[in-house]
Amino acid sequence: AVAGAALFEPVELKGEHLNVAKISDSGKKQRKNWTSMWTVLTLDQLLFNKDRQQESAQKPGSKTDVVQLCGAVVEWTTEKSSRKNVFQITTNTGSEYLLQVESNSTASKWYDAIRKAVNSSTKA
Ligand code: I3S
Repeated sequence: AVAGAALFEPVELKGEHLNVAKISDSGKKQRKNWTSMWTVLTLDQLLFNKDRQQESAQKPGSKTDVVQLCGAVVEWTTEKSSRKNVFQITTNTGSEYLLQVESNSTASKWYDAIRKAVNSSTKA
């Protein structure tokens, strides 16, 4: 890999506001709080930021939440929310995120792309 690649990883899917609720932080339960987040998928990370300007920023102090997808588990859930099109990402460090969007096809597109990223980054 090229030095500094982590800062400039290829973007696989970008430019969409998804509703995100972090319900567990490293195994510690969090109060569910749905927030609309600008979401970017790289080869092996999911980036959340309230502000689309910072979509690729991972500098210290940036408000980007970086979710490492290596070893994560992604599954649809109908139990953790009354909303439709909800899927859950559980990271290998035990953090849990719910992702949701009104459009079925948009939700499926993100679900498929994230699962692909999980599979390829976990095998790598
Ligand atoms: O799993 P919960 O606690 O029923 O999730 C709901 C809460 O997060 C609620 O916030 P308050 O606890 O402040 O009332 C949200 O407004 C709801 O949207 C959450 O339920 P859904 O089914 O939308 O995920």
